[in-house]
Amino acid sequence: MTLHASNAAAALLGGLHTFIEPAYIRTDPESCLNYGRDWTRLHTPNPLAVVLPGTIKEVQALAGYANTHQLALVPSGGRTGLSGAAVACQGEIVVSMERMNRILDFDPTDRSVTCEAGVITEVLQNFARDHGLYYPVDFASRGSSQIGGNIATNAGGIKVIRYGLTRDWVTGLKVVTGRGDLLYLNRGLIKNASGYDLRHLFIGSEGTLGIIVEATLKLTRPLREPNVMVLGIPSLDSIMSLYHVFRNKLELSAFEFFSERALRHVLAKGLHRPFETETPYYVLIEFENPGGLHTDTALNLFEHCAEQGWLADGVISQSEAQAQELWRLREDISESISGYQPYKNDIALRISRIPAFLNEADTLLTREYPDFEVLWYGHIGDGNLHINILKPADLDSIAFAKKCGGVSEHLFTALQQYGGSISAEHGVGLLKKPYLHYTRDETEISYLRAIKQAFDPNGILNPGKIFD
Ligand code: 2HG
Ligand code: ZN
Repeated sequence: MTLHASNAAAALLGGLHTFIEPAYIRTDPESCLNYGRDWTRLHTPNPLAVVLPGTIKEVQALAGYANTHQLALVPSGGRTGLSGAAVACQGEIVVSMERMNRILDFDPTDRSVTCEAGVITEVLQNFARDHGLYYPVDFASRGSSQIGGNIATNAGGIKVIRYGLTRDWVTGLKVVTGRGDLLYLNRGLIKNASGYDLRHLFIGSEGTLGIIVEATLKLTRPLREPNVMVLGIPSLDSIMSLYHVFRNKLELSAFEFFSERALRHVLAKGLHRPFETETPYYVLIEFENPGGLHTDTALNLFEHCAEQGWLADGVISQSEAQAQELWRLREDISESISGYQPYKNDIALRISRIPAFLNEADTLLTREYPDFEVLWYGHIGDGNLHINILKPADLDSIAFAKKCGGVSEHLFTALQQYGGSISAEHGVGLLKKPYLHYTRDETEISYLRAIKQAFDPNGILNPGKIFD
Protein backbone atom coordinates (compact mmCIF):
# COMPACT_ATOMS: atom_id res chain seq x y z
CA MET A 1 0.00 0.00 0.00
CA THR A 2 1.10 3.61 -0.45
CA LEU A 3 1.23 5.67 2.69
CA HIS A 4 -0.13 9.19 2.47
CA ALA A 5 2.28 12.09 2.81
CA SER A 6 0.08 14.71 1.24
CA ASN A 7 -2.75 17.12 1.83
CA ALA A 8 -5.18 14.25 1.59
CA ALA A 9 -3.52 12.81 4.68
CA ALA A 10 -3.65 16.21 6.38
CA ALA A 11 -7.42 16.10 6.06
CA LEU A 12 -7.38 12.82 7.96
CA LEU A 13 -5.92 14.55 10.99
CA GLY A 14 -9.37 15.75 11.97
CA GLY A 15 -10.38 12.18 12.73
CA LEU A 16 -7.69 11.92 15.41
CA HIS A 17 -9.72 14.34 17.51
CA THR A 18 -12.29 11.65 18.11
CA PHE A 19 -9.89 9.79 20.37
CA ILE A 20 -7.04 12.20 21.30
CA GLU A 21 -7.58 15.58 22.89
CA PRO A 22 -6.69 18.39 20.47
CA ALA A 23 -4.04 19.74 22.87
CA TYR A 24 -2.08 16.53 22.26
CA ILE A 25 -2.12 16.72 18.49
CA ARG A 26 0.51 19.16 17.29
CA THR A 27 1.21 20.40 13.83
CA ASP A 28 3.13 23.61 14.53
CA PRO A 29 6.53 23.81 12.78
CA GLU A 30 8.53 23.82 16.00
CA SER A 31 6.95 20.61 17.31
CA CYS A 32 7.31 18.99 13.89
CA LEU A 33 11.00 19.91 13.82
CA ASN A 34 11.75 18.81 17.38
CA TYR A 35 9.76 15.61 17.43
CA GLY A 36 10.52 14.71 13.84
CA ARG A 37 14.19 14.00 14.40
CA ASP A 38 16.68 12.29 16.67
CA TRP A 39 20.31 13.24 17.31
CA THR A 40 21.23 12.59 13.68
CA ARG A 41 20.98 15.65 11.51
CA LEU A 42 21.11 14.27 7.98
CA HIS A 43 17.39 14.09 7.24
CA THR A 44 14.98 16.99 7.21
CA PRO A 45 12.09 16.34 9.59
CA ASN A 46 8.72 16.51 7.89
CA PRO A 47 6.03 14.79 9.97
CA LEU A 48 2.36 15.30 9.28
CA ALA A 49 1.74 15.76 13.00
CA VAL A 50 2.96 14.87 16.44
CA VAL A 51 0.55 12.99 18.68
CA LEU A 52 1.09 12.51 22.41
CA PRO A 53 -1.15 9.69 23.63
CA GLY A 54 -1.82 9.38 27.35
CA THR A 55 -3.15 5.82 27.57
CA ILE A 56 -2.69 2.41 26.02
CA LYS A 57 -6.22 2.66 24.64
CA GLU A 58 -5.25 5.82 22.78
CA VAL A 59 -2.17 4.09 21.32
CA GLN A 60 -4.37 1.23 20.17
CA ALA A 61 -6.86 3.65 18.67
CA LEU A 62 -3.99 5.35 16.82
CA ALA A 63 -2.79 2.04 15.39
CA GLY A 64 -6.34 1.19 14.33
CA TYR A 65 -6.77 4.60 12.71
CA ALA A 66 -3.43 4.35 10.92
CA ASN A 67 -4.41 0.95 9.49
CA THR A 68 -7.78 2.18 8.32
CA HIS A 69 -6.43 5.35 6.75
CA GLN A 70 -3.04 4.14 5.56
CA LEU A 71 -1.02 6.46 7.76
CA ALA A 72 2.54 5.81 8.90
CA LEU A 73 3.46 6.09 12.60
CA VAL A 74 6.93 6.81 13.98
CA PRO A 75 7.16 5.77 17.65
CA SER A 76 9.20 8.33 19.54
CA GLY A 77 11.00 8.31 22.90
CA GLY A 78 13.69 10.78 24.02
CA ARG A 79 14.98 11.02 20.42
CA THR A 80 18.59 10.61 21.50
CA GLY A 81 19.16 7.88 18.89
CA LEU A 82 22.12 8.07 16.53
CA SER A 83 20.87 6.10 13.54
CA GLY A 84 17.79 7.99 12.38
CA ALA A 85 15.31 5.35 13.59
CA ALA A 86 13.08 8.00 15.17
CA VAL A 87 13.24 10.40 12.24
CA ALA A 88 9.95 11.30 10.54
CA CYS A 89 10.81 12.79 7.17
CA GLN A 90 8.00 11.44 4.99
CA GLY A 91 4.76 12.84 6.33
CA GLU A 92 4.41 10.30 9.15
CA ILE A 93 2.64 10.82 12.47
CA VAL A 94 5.13 10.92 15.33
CA VAL A 95 3.80 9.06 18.36
CA SER A 96 5.58 10.59 21.32
CA MET A 97 5.43 8.56 24.51
CA GLU A 98 6.47 11.43 26.76
CA ARG A 99 3.10 11.74 28.53
CA MET A 100 3.11 8.05 29.43
CA ASN A 101 5.78 8.52 32.05
CA ARG A 102 4.48 6.91 35.23
CA ILE A 103 6.17 4.31 37.36
CA LEU A 104 3.32 1.91 37.97
CA ASP A 105 4.58 -0.74 40.30
CA PHE A 106 7.60 -1.76 42.38
CA ASP A 107 8.11 -5.11 44.04
CA PRO A 108 11.06 -5.51 46.42
CA THR A 109 10.73 -9.29 46.50
CA ASP A 110 10.88 -9.56 42.73
CA ARG A 111 13.31 -6.64 42.65
CA SER A 112 11.36 -5.35 39.71
CA VAL A 113 9.69 -2.19 38.55
CA THR A 114 6.92 -1.71 36.02
CA CYS A 115 6.72 1.59 34.20
CA GLU A 116 5.25 3.29 31.19
CA ALA A 117 7.43 3.64 28.11
CA GLY A 118 8.01 7.38 28.46
CA VAL A 119 9.84 7.19 31.79
CA ILE A 120 13.24 8.89 31.47
CA THR A 121 16.18 6.53 32.10
CA GLU A 122 17.58 8.67 34.90
CA VAL A 123 14.21 8.85 36.64
CA LEU A 124 14.13 5.06 36.74
CA GLN A 125 17.75 4.92 37.93
CA ASN A 126 16.95 7.37 40.74
CA PHE A 127 13.79 5.49 41.65
CA ALA A 128 15.82 2.28 41.97
CA ARG A 129 18.47 4.05 44.06
CA ASP A 130 15.81 5.48 46.38
CA HIS A 131 14.71 1.89 47.01
CA GLY A 132 18.25 0.69 47.74
CA LEU A 133 18.59 -0.89 44.29
CA TYR A 134 20.20 -0.20 40.93
CA TYR A 135 19.12 -0.09 37.29
CA PRO A 136 22.50 -0.69 35.63
CA VAL A 137 21.85 0.17 31.99
CA ASP A 138 23.58 3.52 31.77
CA PHE A 139 24.83 6.00 29.19
CA ALA A 140 25.46 9.70 28.68
CA SER A 141 21.93 10.41 27.40
CA ARG A 142 20.35 9.10 30.62
CA GLY A 143 18.79 12.50 31.32
CA SER A 144 16.61 12.52 28.22
CA SER A 145 16.41 9.00 26.77
CA GLN A 146 13.27 7.04 27.62
CA ILE A 147 12.83 3.43 28.68
CA GLY A 148 10.65 2.61 25.65
CA GLY A 149 13.34 3.93 23.30
CA ASN A 150 16.04 2.08 25.19
CA ILE A 151 14.12 -1.15 24.70
CA ALA A 152 13.34 -0.41 21.06
CA THR A 153 17.09 -0.06 20.40
CA ASN A 154 18.31 -2.60 22.97
CA ALA A 155 20.47 0.17 24.39
CA GLY A 156 23.90 -0.79 25.74
CA GLY A 157 26.15 1.91 27.17
CA ILE A 158 28.98 1.97 29.66
CA LYS A 159 28.29 -0.97 32.02
CA VAL A 160 27.64 -3.77 29.55
CA ILE A 161 30.81 -5.65 30.47
CA ARG A 162 29.26 -6.44 33.84
CA TYR A 163 25.51 -6.01 33.40
CA GLY A 164 24.73 -6.74 29.77
CA LEU A 165 22.31 -4.86 27.52
CA THR A 166 18.77 -3.56 28.03
CA ARG A 167 17.56 -6.96 26.80
CA ASP A 168 18.98 -8.57 29.93
CA TRP A 169 16.81 -6.44 32.22
CA VAL A 170 13.41 -6.64 30.56
CA THR A 171 11.19 -9.30 32.12
CA GLY A 172 7.87 -8.06 30.78
CA LEU A 173 6.65 -5.93 27.91
CA LYS A 174 3.32 -4.51 26.86
CA VAL A 175 3.26 -3.63 23.19
CA VAL A 176 0.66 -2.44 20.74
CA THR A 177 1.45 -4.22 17.49
CA GLY A 178 1.09 -2.82 14.00
CA ARG A 179 -2.24 -4.67 13.89
CA GLY A 180 -3.40 -2.69 16.92
CA ASP A 181 -3.37 -5.70 19.27
CA LEU A 182 -2.16 -5.33 22.83
CA LEU A 183 0.30 -8.07 23.82
CA TYR A 184 1.60 -8.64 27.31
CA LEU A 185 4.82 -10.53 26.83
CA ASN A 186 6.56 -12.68 29.45
CA ARG A 187 4.64 -10.95 32.27
CA GLY A 188 7.61 -10.26 34.55
CA LEU A 189 8.68 -13.89 34.81
CA ILE A 190 12.29 -14.94 35.26
CA LYS A 191 11.65 -18.40 33.86
CA ASN A 192 9.12 -19.09 31.16
CA ALA A 193 9.53 -21.98 28.75
CA SER A 194 6.14 -21.76 27.09
CA GLY A 195 7.23 -21.37 23.49
CA TYR A 196 8.56 -18.48 21.39
CA ASP A 197 9.64 -15.52 23.50
CA LEU A 198 8.17 -12.66 21.47
CA ARG A 199 9.48 -10.15 23.99
CA HIS A 200 12.92 -10.44 22.46
CA LEU A 201 11.64 -9.65 18.97
CA PHE A 202 10.42 -6.28 20.19
CA ILE A 203 13.66 -5.49 21.99
CA GLY A 204 15.82 -3.87 19.32
CA SER A 205 13.02 -3.73 16.72
CA GLU A 206 13.35 0.08 16.42
CA GLY A 207 9.61 0.70 16.39
CA THR A 208 8.99 -1.42 13.31
CA LEU A 209 6.87 -4.16 14.90
CA GLY A 210 4.95 -2.45 17.66
CA ILE A 211 4.80 0.47 20.05
CA ILE A 212 6.19 -0.36 23.47
CA VAL A 213 3.77 1.03 26.05
CA GLU A 214 4.89 -0.56 29.31
CA ALA A 215 7.85 -2.53 30.60
CA THR A 216 8.75 -4.57 33.64
CA LEU A 217 12.45 -4.34 34.45
CA LYS A 218 14.69 -6.15 36.87
CA LEU A 219 16.79 -4.24 39.36
CA THR A 220 19.92 -5.33 41.19
CA ARG A 221 21.99 -4.31 44.19
CA PRO A 222 24.03 -1.11 43.74
CA LEU A 223 27.72 -1.15 42.95
CA ARG A 224 29.78 -0.98 46.15
CA GLU A 225 32.17 1.97 46.18
CA PRO A 226 33.27 1.82 42.55
CA ASN A 227 36.74 3.16 41.78
CA VAL A 228 37.77 4.56 38.43
CA MET A 229 41.24 4.34 36.89
CA VAL A 230 42.33 6.14 33.75
CA LEU A 231 45.49 4.73 32.17
CA GLY A 232 47.61 6.26 29.40
CA ILE A 233 48.46 3.72 26.71
CA PRO A 234 51.31 3.99 24.18
CA SER A 235 49.67 1.87 21.47
CA LEU A 236 46.45 0.18 20.46
CA ASP A 237 48.14 -3.20 21.00
CA SER A 238 48.44 -2.58 24.75
CA ILE A 239 44.71 -2.29 25.25
CA MET A 240 43.97 -5.98 25.09
CA SER A 241 46.92 -6.84 27.34
CA LEU A 242 45.44 -4.52 29.96
CA TYR A 243 42.02 -6.01 29.41
CA HIS A 244 43.28 -9.50 30.19
CA VAL A 245 45.19 -8.69 33.34
CA PHE A 246 42.65 -6.34 34.90
CA ARG A 247 39.70 -8.53 34.04
CA ASN A 248 41.32 -11.58 35.58
CA LYS A 249 41.93 -9.96 38.94
CA LEU A 250 39.15 -7.40 39.44
CA GLU A 251 35.36 -7.40 39.02
CA LEU A 252 35.15 -4.81 36.26
CA SER A 253 32.01 -2.77 35.69
CA ALA A 254 33.49 -0.80 32.79
CA PHE A 255 36.39 -1.08 30.38
CA GLU A 256 36.29 1.89 28.02
CA PHE A 257 38.83 3.49 25.74
CA PHE A 258 39.38 6.77 23.92
CA SER A 259 42.10 8.38 21.88
CA GLU A 260 44.14 11.49 22.68
CA ARG A 261 42.43 13.18 19.72
CA ALA A 262 39.04 12.47 21.26
CA LEU A 263 40.25 13.61 24.68
CA ARG A 264 41.29 16.97 23.26
CA HIS A 265 37.68 17.75 22.40
CA VAL A 266 36.48 17.31 25.98
CA LEU A 267 39.46 19.24 27.29
CA ALA A 268 38.46 22.08 24.98
CA LYS A 269 35.11 22.13 26.82
CA GLY A 270 36.86 22.82 30.12
CA LEU A 271 37.71 19.39 31.55
CA HIS A 272 41.21 18.69 32.86
CA ARG A 273 43.76 16.21 31.62
CA PRO A 274 43.77 13.15 33.93
CA PHE A 275 47.57 13.34 34.30
CA GLU A 276 50.44 15.17 32.62
CA THR A 277 51.71 12.46 30.28
CA GLU A 278 50.10 12.54 26.85
CA THR A 279 49.58 9.14 25.26
CA PRO A 280 47.83 8.28 21.99
CA TYR A 281 45.16 6.20 23.78
CA TYR A 282 43.56 5.91 27.21
CA VAL A 283 41.65 3.20 28.98
CA LEU A 284 39.07 3.85 31.68
CA ILE A 285 38.47 1.00 34.10
CA GLU A 286 35.81 0.87 36.80
CA PHE A 287 35.75 -1.78 39.50
CA GLU A 288 34.04 -2.37 42.83
CA ASN A 289 36.30 -1.60 45.74
CA PRO A 290 34.36 -1.79 49.01
CA GLY A 291 36.41 -0.44 51.89
CA GLY A 292 39.48 -0.22 49.63
CA LEU A 293 39.66 -4.05 49.59
CA HIS A 294 41.06 -4.19 46.07
CA THR A 295 43.25 -1.10 46.03
CA ASP A 296 46.47 -3.09 46.43
CA THR A 297 45.51 -5.46 43.64
CA ALA A 298 44.76 -2.52 41.35
CA LEU A 299 48.08 -0.84 42.16
CA ASN A 300 50.03 -4.06 41.67
CA LEU A 301 48.39 -4.54 38.30
CA PHE A 302 49.29 -0.97 37.42
CA GLU A 303 52.96 -1.61 38.33
CA HIS A 304 53.03 -4.84 36.38
CA CYS A 305 51.55 -3.23 33.25
CA ALA A 306 53.94 -0.27 33.52
CA GLU A 307 56.88 -2.70 33.68
CA GLN A 308 55.64 -4.45 30.57
CA GLY A 309 55.43 -1.09 28.77
CA TRP A 310 51.67 -1.44 28.33
CA LEU A 311 50.92 1.83 30.06
CA ALA A 312 52.79 5.08 30.53
CA ASP A 313 50.84 6.82 33.29
CA GLY A 314 47.61 6.60 35.20
CA VAL A 315 45.35 7.83 37.95
CA ILE A 316 42.97 6.14 40.39
CA SER A 317 39.99 7.98 41.85
CA GLN A 318 40.21 8.97 45.51
CA SER A 319 36.59 10.06 45.87
CA GLU A 320 33.23 9.69 44.20
CA ALA A 321 33.54 13.22 42.82
CA GLN A 322 36.89 12.38 41.24
CA ALA A 323 35.47 9.16 39.79
CA GLN A 324 32.72 11.20 38.16
CA GLU A 325 35.22 13.72 36.80
CA LEU A 326 37.22 10.91 35.23
CA TRP A 327 34.08 9.38 33.74
CA ARG A 328 33.30 12.68 32.04
CA LEU A 329 36.53 12.42 30.02
CA ARG A 330 34.96 9.47 28.24
CA GLU A 331 31.25 10.18 28.49
CA ASP A 332 31.36 13.77 27.25
CA ILE A 333 33.21 12.98 24.02
CA SER A 334 30.11 12.47 21.90
CA GLU A 335 28.53 15.76 22.94
CA SER A 336 31.80 17.67 22.68
CA ILE A 337 32.10 16.85 18.97
CA SER A 338 28.45 17.23 17.98
CA GLY A 339 29.15 20.61 16.37
CA TYR A 340 31.35 18.87 13.75
CA GLN A 341 28.42 16.84 12.41
CA PRO A 342 30.46 13.65 12.77
CA TYR A 343 29.93 10.60 10.62
CA LYS A 344 29.51 7.80 13.13
CA ASN A 345 30.44 4.17 13.04
CA ASP A 346 29.32 1.93 15.88
CA ILE A 347 30.76 -1.47 15.23
CA ALA A 348 30.94 -4.71 17.19
CA LEU A 349 33.37 -7.60 17.13
CA ARG A 350 34.14 -10.58 19.27
CA ILE A 351 36.69 -9.30 21.76
CA SER A 352 39.27 -11.87 20.68
CA ARG A 353 39.23 -10.35 17.18
CA ILE A 354 39.66 -6.76 18.23
CA PRO A 355 43.48 -6.50 18.08
CA ALA A 356 43.76 -7.76 14.50
CA PHE A 357 40.79 -5.71 13.37
CA LEU A 358 42.04 -2.55 15.06
CA ASN A 359 45.31 -2.72 13.19
CA GLU A 360 43.61 -3.33 9.87
CA ALA A 361 41.04 -0.58 10.46
CA ASP A 362 43.71 1.86 11.59
CA THR A 363 45.69 1.34 8.38
CA LEU A 364 42.55 1.61 6.26
CA LEU A 365 41.24 4.76 7.92
CA THR A 366 44.63 6.49 7.85
CA ARG A 367 44.82 5.75 4.13
CA GLU A 368 41.22 6.70 3.28
CA TYR A 369 40.89 9.79 5.44
CA PRO A 370 44.20 11.63 5.02
CA ASP A 371 42.48 14.98 5.53
CA PHE A 372 39.75 14.21 8.06
CA GLU A 373 40.01 13.97 11.82
CA VAL A 374 39.22 10.41 12.91
CA LEU A 375 38.34 9.80 16.56
CA TRP A 376 38.35 6.41 18.26
CA TYR A 377 36.52 5.68 21.47
CA GLY A 378 34.06 3.20 22.85
CA HIS A 379 33.20 0.25 24.99
CA ILE A 380 36.17 -1.81 23.98
CA GLY A 381 35.63 -4.33 26.79
CA ASP A 382 32.38 -5.28 25.02
CA GLY A 383 33.99 -5.37 21.58
CA ASN A 384 32.24 -2.09 20.66
CA LEU A 385 34.12 0.68 18.85
CA HIS A 386 32.76 4.11 18.03
CA ILE A 387 34.71 5.60 15.13
CA ASN A 388 33.75 9.22 14.51
CA ILE A 389 34.91 11.17 11.47
CA LEU A 390 34.66 14.94 11.88
CA LYS A 391 33.37 17.03 9.02
CA PRO A 392 35.74 19.79 7.91
CA ALA A 393 33.89 23.12 8.19
CA ASP A 394 34.24 23.94 4.49
CA LEU A 395 32.86 20.61 3.23
CA ASP A 396 29.22 20.25 2.32
CA SER A 397 27.29 17.72 4.50
CA ILE A 398 26.07 15.59 1.61
CA ALA A 399 29.52 15.33 0.00
CA PHE A 400 30.99 14.46 3.40
CA ALA A 401 28.39 11.74 4.08
CA LYS A 402 29.00 10.32 0.60
CA LYS A 403 32.75 10.15 1.08
CA CYS A 404 32.37 8.54 4.51
CA GLY A 405 29.75 6.12 3.20
CA GLY A 406 32.24 4.98 0.58
CA VAL A 407 34.93 4.39 3.20
CA SER A 408 32.40 2.54 5.34
CA GLU A 409 32.02 0.01 2.53
CA HIS A 410 35.73 -0.81 2.88
CA LEU A 411 35.55 -0.85 6.64
CA PHE A 412 32.51 -3.13 6.65
CA THR A 413 34.11 -5.48 4.13
CA ALA A 414 36.96 -5.93 6.61
CA LEU A 415 34.50 -6.17 9.49
CA GLN A 416 32.55 -8.87 7.68
CA GLN A 417 35.71 -10.94 7.40
CA TYR A 418 36.07 -10.73 11.17
CA GLY A 419 32.41 -11.70 11.69
CA GLY A 420 31.52 -8.29 13.18
CA SER A 421 28.37 -6.18 13.17
CA ILE A 422 27.77 -2.81 11.53
CA SER A 423 25.88 -1.70 14.62
CA ALA A 424 26.68 -2.61 18.21
CA GLU A 425 24.24 -0.41 20.11
CA HIS A 426 23.01 2.54 18.05
CA GLY A 427 20.76 0.50 15.76
CA VAL A 428 20.23 0.49 12.01
CA GLY A 429 17.45 3.06 11.47
CA LEU A 430 17.96 4.97 8.23
CA LEU A 431 21.68 5.55 8.55
CA LYS A 432 22.97 2.00 8.58
CA LYS A 433 20.22 0.51 6.41
CA PRO A 434 22.36 0.52 3.24
CA TYR A 435 24.95 -1.59 5.06
CA LEU A 436 22.76 -4.15 6.79
CA HIS A 437 23.79 -6.85 4.31
CA TYR A 438 27.33 -6.78 5.69
CA THR A 439 25.96 -8.29 8.89
CA ARG A 440 22.79 -10.15 7.87
CA ASP A 441 22.57 -12.22 4.71
CA GLU A 442 19.59 -12.09 2.32
CA THR A 443 18.07 -15.27 3.71
CA GLU A 444 18.13 -13.87 7.21
CA ILE A 445 16.70 -10.54 6.03
CA SER A 446 13.85 -12.42 4.37
CA TYR A 447 12.95 -13.85 7.81
CA LEU A 448 13.05 -10.34 9.26
CA ARG A 449 10.60 -9.24 6.58
CA ALA A 450 8.29 -12.15 7.36
CA ILE A 451 8.30 -11.18 11.05
CA LYS A 452 7.51 -7.57 10.15
CA GLN A 453 4.63 -8.80 7.98
CA ALA A 454 3.20 -10.86 10.87
CA PHE A 455 3.10 -7.95 13.33
CA ASP A 456 2.53 -5.05 10.95
CA PRO A 457 0.89 -6.35 7.75
CA ASN A 458 0.01 -2.89 6.43
CA GLY A 459 3.44 -1.43 7.13
CA ILE A 460 2.16 1.41 9.32
CA LEU A 461 5.03 1.25 11.81
CA ASN A 462 8.21 3.15 11.11
CA PRO A 463 8.32 2.26 7.40
CA GLY A 464 11.73 2.43 5.73
CA LYS A 465 13.68 1.79 8.92
CA ILE A 466 16.17 -1.12 9.29
CA PHE A 467 15.28 -2.55 5.83
CA ASP A 468 12.92 -1.73 2.93
C1 2HG B 1 28.91 6.76 23.58
O1 2HG B 1 29.34 5.65 23.86
C2 2HG B 1 27.66 6.85 22.77
O2 2HG B 1 29.44 7.80 23.96
C3 2HG B 1 27.82 7.78 21.56
O3 2HG B 1 27.23 5.61 22.35
C4 2HG B 1 28.83 7.27 20.61
O4 2HG B 1 29.17 9.40 19.63
C5 2HG B 1 29.19 8.20 19.44
O5 2HG B 1 29.54 7.70 18.37
ZN1 ZN C 1 28.40 4.01 23.12
